[in-house]
Amino acid sequence: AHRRTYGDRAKVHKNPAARLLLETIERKQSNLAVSVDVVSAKDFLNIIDVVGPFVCLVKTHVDIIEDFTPQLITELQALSAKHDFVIFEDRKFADIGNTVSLQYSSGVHKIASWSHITNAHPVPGPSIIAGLSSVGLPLGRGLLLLAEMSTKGSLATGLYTEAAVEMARENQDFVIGFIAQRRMDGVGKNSTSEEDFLILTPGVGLDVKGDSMGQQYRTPEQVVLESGCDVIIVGRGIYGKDPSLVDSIVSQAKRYQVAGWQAYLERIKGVI
Ligand code: UP6
Repeated sequence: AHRRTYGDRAKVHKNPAARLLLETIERKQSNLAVSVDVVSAKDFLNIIDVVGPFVCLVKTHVDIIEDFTPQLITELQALSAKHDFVIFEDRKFADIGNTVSLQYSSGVHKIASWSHITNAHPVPGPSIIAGLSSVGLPLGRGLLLLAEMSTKGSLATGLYTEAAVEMARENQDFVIGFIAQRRMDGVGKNSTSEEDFLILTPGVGLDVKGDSMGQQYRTPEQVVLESGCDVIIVGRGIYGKDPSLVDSIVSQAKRYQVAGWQAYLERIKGVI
């Protein structure tokens, strides 16, 4: 799938959340997702309103927001409509099917009711997909499996990654792709040419190689052109340490949007 355009892939994808993301990428000419990892509702909404025009997707960690209220979700949805972006709660579910179905549908956050896409660690095996799918599939949601991680020393490699991909292949109505560092075509034994998994990739930065806690960054060119990933996820590279510096957030968002799109155009041209 890595030489096909986002628009062509959108036309044939069977999952509504995957279609929405592919169509949004094509419409906005942006394969940039911003990860809004701040703890105040005000900063959260301000950053999203500022980066909204430049991104296809906003990735959230709602459990870090200190003054979370259901109203925040209403405002997030209003910004999603205003700026035309998809919502991805980066919940990283990792428990038994029954527990994750409750964590996904209930509690304070009620993730399934507002997040188009969420993700899960494959570590419990296929039952985690069954649990999440029982809630999300009827709502038209999509799931990403964490097949790899960006961190130094990650255990999600080799046979673990392969097993994650095979689990996804068995559940293509709900599993729309992976959090990974590279395209997964051909990984595992049961790869087919019909499958189309979206690859969303965190650990992207243009100015630094990592942080002090094991994060590792690669450039949009390495991620999209050389490794065939579909969406770059950028957090601190865009809003840095000060979420109130609007001009700098705008210029960083534009810079990553252009870099990601340029790398994609090169990729579909078939240079590499
Ligand atoms: N994330 C990673 N690496 C992974 C999976 N998820 O960094 O393998 C998430 C983090 C954070 C974001 O939870 O929200 O992506 C990266 O943020 P950063 O760009 O500020 O490092």
